[in-house]
Amino acid sequence: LKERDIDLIAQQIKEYNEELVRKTGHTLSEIAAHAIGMHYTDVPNPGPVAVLPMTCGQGVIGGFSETVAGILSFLGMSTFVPAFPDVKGFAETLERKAEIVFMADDDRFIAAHLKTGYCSDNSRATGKGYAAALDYLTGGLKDRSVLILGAGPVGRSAAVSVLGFGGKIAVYDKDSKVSEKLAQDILSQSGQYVHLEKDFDSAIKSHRAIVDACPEAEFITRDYLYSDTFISAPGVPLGVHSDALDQISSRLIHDPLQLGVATMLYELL
Ligand code: 2YJ
Repeated sequence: LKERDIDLIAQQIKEYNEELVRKTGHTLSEIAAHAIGMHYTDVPNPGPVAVLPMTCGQGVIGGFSETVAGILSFLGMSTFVPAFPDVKGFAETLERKAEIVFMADDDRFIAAHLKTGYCSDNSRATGKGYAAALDYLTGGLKDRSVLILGAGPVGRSAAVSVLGFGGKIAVYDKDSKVSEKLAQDILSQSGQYVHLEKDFDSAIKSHRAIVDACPEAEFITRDYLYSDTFISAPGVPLGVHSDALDQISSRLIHDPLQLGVATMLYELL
């Protein structure tokens, strides 16, 4: 990792943090703390945090560990990337007395607390983080109907969180079986009713608060958006069409990594 890269990452995170404050009135730390139902000033400061590169599957992604480490440093953590990946890097993680280790392969991105044994999953944390961001962005989700687009792990977690903020849930997924399963699970776990949307057009037109947890690009076009539509979009690539960005940008939250990583960290503290 070159100093120039660290500078660039840190600088982008600072700007992103300022963007979050402009839009939601809250910092990245405050949103992550809100996601786990804490006040950020109550969050304890742990020992060193390691971000361990993993070579399995598609292999190490250039800059991935360094970017995650950059986000964690911005959040005030003392952070390091071991010199080697995999088992050798894990040995270094333990030798340097890391308290928390972040690591990802092609299927899972987790953070583990090495003392408590607690494990945080990126999809779950991302859903929570974006629900918290939407709560701040809209001025409060209480009694609002929130449309969840995509009933995968991120959408699912966002749905549970939105209910926790007092909102109501409507869900749309291309695969209606997946959204039905989500509705059944939430009903049996919390007794809360989830509205199943069968038609994308009418679903999006009847909502002003949306979580886009789909991995699909540019399907939310200008004509679906109102001057009071708010979108929290963990989905990569972004579902909002590029033509609609100027119209929605001040009411849109979207990033590739920051909110999810911040919420993962806060879940473990
Ligand atoms: O250590 C590395 O550089 C790589 N093994 C990182 C791999 C990062 N993995 C991903 O980006 C996967 N798409 C993670 C899926 C997590 C689901 N939320």
